[in-house]
Order: sequence, then structure tokens, then C-alpha cells
Amino acid sequence: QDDDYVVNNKYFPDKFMFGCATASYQGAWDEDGKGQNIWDNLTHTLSRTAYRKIRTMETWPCYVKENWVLTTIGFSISWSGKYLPTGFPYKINEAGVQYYRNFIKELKDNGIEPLVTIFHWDTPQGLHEVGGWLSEFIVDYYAEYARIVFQLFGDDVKYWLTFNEPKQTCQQGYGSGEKAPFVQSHGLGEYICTHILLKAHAKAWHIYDDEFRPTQNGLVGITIDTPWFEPNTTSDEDLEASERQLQFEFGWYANPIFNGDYPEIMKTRIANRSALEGFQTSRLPEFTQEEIDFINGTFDYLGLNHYSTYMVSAMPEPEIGDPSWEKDTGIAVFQDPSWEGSASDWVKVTPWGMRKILKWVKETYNNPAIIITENGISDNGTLSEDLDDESFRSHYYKYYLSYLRDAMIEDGVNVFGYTVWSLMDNFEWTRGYTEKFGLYQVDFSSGNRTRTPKKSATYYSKVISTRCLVDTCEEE
Ligand code: GBH
Repeated sequence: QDDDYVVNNKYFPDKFMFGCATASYQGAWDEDGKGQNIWDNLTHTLSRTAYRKIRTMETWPCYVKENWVLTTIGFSISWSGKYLPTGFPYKINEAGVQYYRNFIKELKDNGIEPLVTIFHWDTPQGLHEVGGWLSEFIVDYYAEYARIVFQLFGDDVKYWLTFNEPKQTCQQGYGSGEKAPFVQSHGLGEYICTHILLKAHAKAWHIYDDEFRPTQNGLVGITIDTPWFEPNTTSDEDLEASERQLQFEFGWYANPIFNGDYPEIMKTRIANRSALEGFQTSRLPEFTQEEIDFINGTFDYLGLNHYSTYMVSAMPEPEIGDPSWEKDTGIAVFQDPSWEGSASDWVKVTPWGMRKILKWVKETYNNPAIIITENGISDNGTLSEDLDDESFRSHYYKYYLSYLRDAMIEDGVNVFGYTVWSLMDNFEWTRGYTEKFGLYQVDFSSGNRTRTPKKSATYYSKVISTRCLVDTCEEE
């Protein structure tokens, strides 16, 4: 978009947190008597080879051994669970507790701040079988799980995230059905799931606020993901399309938590379309005033996952028929074929989108404290793409971080940290091992999962230790 762009040469503040992100299920599945979750249920019905790979993979403690200069590392706790094998609080697995205790201690001993996600998509199978995220009962089970986690680890963990990407849990898990548990209930399931999940988030935040904050003094946020949506033209219709798409994608979760209730545009559009479709009430459930107040303000900071950009343009109102979230949105979404791609069809190199989304979030939600909890790009595993300093992954980080720094300096966005996705190649959900996001390559066929730093690992280490993206930086 901007060929003359010059990489930002200002230092990142000393207290800026740089790190790497990981997630429990993407690195290991069968440790310490863990129970089953909805992803085990999927992967265990795959071919034996795929299953074996998943089951023998245990990659994570390398960062300490490699002597990284990380200031933070993001990881998630397995609910299913390293220490609650059934997902229910009646049975706590001591081996699992000890595992996380040791891990957190090792981090702290190495000066690395743990950034802990309580839920990254791995609903316990037992809870799924009684309704999962479509059942109100899960609110209390989740809240109880969160309370136990705060109790067990809260003396050492100061940065909590209740959920990673709730939209993927709900829209892909219960709407389009592309991710576990593969429920296809277009235009209905994802709204019910979200309604319940937001209450679970709020309840966990309140539990922390009432019972743990006074002694533990940490921060509890939520990670929400969104691309940037660039208007195709400067017409009013396309500008509205961009705003509307952001509200349906991000505001769906952020508005209830940061401003109160669902975005107006969602309430109106879904109510109108539901009525035309013949529903008695809107497919978007309504919060009571009490619920709105309970959820509003339940954040200490925002985790933002951002990878790429889409173009959007206005289009004629989709015909009335079977409902879907896409039709409720009613926007044409596409990517420009000229954008540089990656091993993931959805990740295009569009670093300017980072500045735009940060500015939009600042303006829409009253300038919250933000940490970028995921940002990254995939290769296909042949390292050849990641060999020199200007390798595409180093290039990606350099430019995304540069626009991020611009957002901080020029737009006054309050970003306090950044963790790349991901520390090492890992299990990419339904895409298996075909897309490699790691700074470290993992040899999944070797017994000890040999890890090799890619060139981008060297570049990123240098950025962290110099706090500068280029060879020499200037003070602000
Ligand atoms: C992250 O989601 C996840 O949090 C992480 O676990 C995962 O490893 C990482 O992505 C890399 O994949 O199939 O075209 O419909 C990022 C947000 C939203 C990206 C859903 C993929 C589906 C695009 N994801 N999106 S498509």
C-alpha cells in the first residue's frame, strides 16, 4: 500500500514486554494424566500417523535452555485438564498442578513474566457432552475453574487472559462448524455461545476482582482477534462496511466488555433479519440491564490477536432465507491478490493494517491498555524461506512492529507489549502440521523433537535486546 514507507527507528520503551506466545493443546496432549477435550475427540479419529505425531509431541521448555532474552511468554492452561482431568472441580490432578508450578517458577527465575490464558479452545469433553458453550451451566463450571487457577497460581501470575479468541470458539465451533466441536448452527449457535461465554468471562473477572485482586494484585483481560478491514473505496457505503464488519467481528465481544451491550448495528440488523425470516424474537439474545452492567467494565487490559487485513465493500442486502452470521453482516470481504502471502491462505503481509486496527481500537474503546498477544506468519517447513536476515518472517515482524511503534508514537495508542505467534512450530488445529508459525523449526520425526532456530529467531532476539528494529535507533 505504501511503497515509500520507512521503518520506524525509535526505541521501544524499556518496560515494553516482548515475548512469544504458545497454547497448551498445540504443544502437548497426553501429559500427567490429562483428561480428554473436544480436540482429542477430533484428532483421535484421524489417521494413526497424525494421531501419533500429536500424542508424542512435547516441545515447550526450550526457550529457557536457548537462553532467550524474552521479557514475557504467553501460554495457556489446559482445563481438560492437566489438573482437572474431567473438567469438573471435584478432582484435581496434583501432577498437573506441579507441572505448572515448576514451569512458572522456571520462567520467573529467568526473569520472564508469565502471561497466562485460561482457555484456548480446549473444552473438556465431559462438559461438551452436557452442552458445552451452548449450555448456561458452563458459566459456573468455567468460573469455578478460573477460581482454582487464580488460587493455585495467582501469587506468581500477574497477567491473566480469560479467553483466547472467543469468536473462533463460538463462530467456528458453533456457527460455521469449521472447528471443534463442529456444530453447524449458522446464525444461531454462535450467538448463543457468545452470550454464554461473555457471562463466563465477566464472572471470572469479578471473582478475581472480589477475591484475589486485594492480595494478588494482578490484571485480568481477554484476548479478542480481528483483522483490519480496509474500505475498498472512500465512498460512504464502503466506510460504513468497514465499520460494520469490525463491529460484527470484534465489537460483538469488545462492546459488551468495554462499552456495555452488543453493538447497535448488530442488534438492529439481526433483529430485522430475524423478523423477516419468521423468527418470533431476534436470533441475537438480549442481555438484561443487570447483565449488561455485570459484563461492562470487566477488563484490566485488552489482548489483541492480529495477523492480516481484508478489503471490504458494501453490497446489496443478502436475500432472506436460511440465516447466517455472514448474511447478518452483509458485507463483501476479500483479499487483494497482489498481497504477499504465506503458507496460510488467510495471512497476507499487510503491516499497515496493524497501525489502523490499533488506532480504531483506541478510538472505539476509550484508549484501553493493549498487548498484542498474537501476530505472526507461516512457512511450509522448508526453512529455505527463512534463511537470511530479510527472510519473509523477519520482514513481517520488522514491518508489523514498525507500524505498531508508529501507532504508539503518532496515534498515542497505549500498547505495553507484544508476543509473537509462535515460539515454535506446532499443531495448527484442523490444518495439522502444514502451516509452521514458529521462530523455531521443530523436527516432528525426531524422537526429541529437535528444534532449530530460524533466521527470524535471531532477528527477533536482536530486536528484544536492542529494543530497536533497525541497525541504529534514536530516542523519541
Ligand atoms: C490464531 O488464530 C490462534 O489463536 C492460534 O491458536 C493459531 O495457532 C494461530 O491463529 C495460527 O493459525 O480459514 O480462511 O476462514 C488467528 C485467527 C481466525 C485465523 C480464523 C484463521 C480462519 C480463516 N484465526 N481464521 S479461514
